[in-house]
Amino acid sequence: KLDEPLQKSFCFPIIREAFSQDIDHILETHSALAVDLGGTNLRVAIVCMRTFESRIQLILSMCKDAIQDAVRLNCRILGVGVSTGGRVNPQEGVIIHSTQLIQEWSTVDLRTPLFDTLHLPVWLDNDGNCAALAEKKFGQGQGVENFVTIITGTGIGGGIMQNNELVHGSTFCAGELGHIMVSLDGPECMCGSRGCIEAYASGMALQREAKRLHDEDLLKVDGMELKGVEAVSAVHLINAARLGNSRAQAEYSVNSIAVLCNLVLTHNLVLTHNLVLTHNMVLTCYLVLVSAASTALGVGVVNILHMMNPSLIILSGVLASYYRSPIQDIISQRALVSSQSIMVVTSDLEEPALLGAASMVLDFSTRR
Ligand code: ADP
Ligand code: BMX
Ligand code: MG
Ligand code: CA
Ligand code: ZN
Repeated sequence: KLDEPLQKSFCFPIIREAFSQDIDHILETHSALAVDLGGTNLRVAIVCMRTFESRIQLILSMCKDAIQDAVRLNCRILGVGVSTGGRVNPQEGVIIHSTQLIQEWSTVDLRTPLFDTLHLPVWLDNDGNCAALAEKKFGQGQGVENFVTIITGTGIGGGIMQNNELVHGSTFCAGELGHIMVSLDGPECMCGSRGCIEAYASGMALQREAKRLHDEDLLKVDGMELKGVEAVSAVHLINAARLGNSRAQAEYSVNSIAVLCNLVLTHNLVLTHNLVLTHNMVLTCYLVLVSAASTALGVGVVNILHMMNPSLIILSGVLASYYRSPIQDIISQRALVSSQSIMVVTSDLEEPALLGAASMVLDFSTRR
């Protein structure tokens, strides 16, 4: 619009998030102002470099800053380890393909620009794979020959450790555990398919549900109030479900909970039929909603057990502690007897993907 001044907020959202305090830094992204004057419309636009190029610039500039810190801390940097979403060829240092979760992040050679700028050796792998490396070196995977890790963030990542080695597969697509499908239809996934466990149980999937309920004014109950400009998140939904859990048993039979939930989920019944939900009923709906996510994830884990037969499943990411026990329950209900003893644990590492990226560098002498 003509009367709207061009503002810094035109920058890519991903960049604005990373640099909420220091946005000027990002304005170095090579861009042009473009003007198109026509008989009807006058258009002004900022045309930026392709997002993958500016993303690489951002990685480079953050790495340069970190190197300065390392000098101050008297650290000698041996190399750069990169953990990223997407299918990665670690030998070539290339991201082969990404889902819509990271746009324009396919056929990207990340090693060359990092090496050329920082003059350090560069290792690269998928984030779930890195999380598995971290568990092996620093976490609950120490001394465990065969384990699988599942990391819940925006999406769901996975890493498979078999005979003490990461499994990459024939086209570097092994361990894409978020895309294990647990239904023939089911919600759409960022990968282009549907019914994937990521589409049910990832942070983004829960956020999608939380936002839908919030927009329909259903999410506004005790313990759920949003502070200031805070966005509705997966954690809000889980907190509501926890609250629902503590009150549910007293008021409803399992059957009536399911019926109630269907009413809300196939929604608009609330609005169109003037159905009045009590506070506890609303909370119970959240509980059922989050249970659907846990069940999908649990069924996915059962599939993993039947395919890989690992001796341990390690969950990490912000939702791990919530999902652990429901997954264990699904295993006992639905896995083959021989798999039922497999333990599901939550990671005690704070940033498994980041630590795994570091471990590729620290173990370099044996890995390259
Ligand atoms: P990424 O997916 O970029 O690797 P994270 O692993 O940090 O990022 O996970 C971010 C996702 O996890 C968000 O999409 C959000 O759904 C959820 N999340 C993480 N931390 C919180 C939090 N403190 N409150 C609410 N949601 C969170
Ligand atoms: C997606 C996929 C995986 C990744 C997972 C977790 C892309 C870009 N990402 O399923 O490779 O491991 O997300 O990613 O294809 P995160 O964003 O939750 O960390
Ligand atoms: Mg991540
Ligand atoms: Ca993986
Ligand atoms: Zn998928």
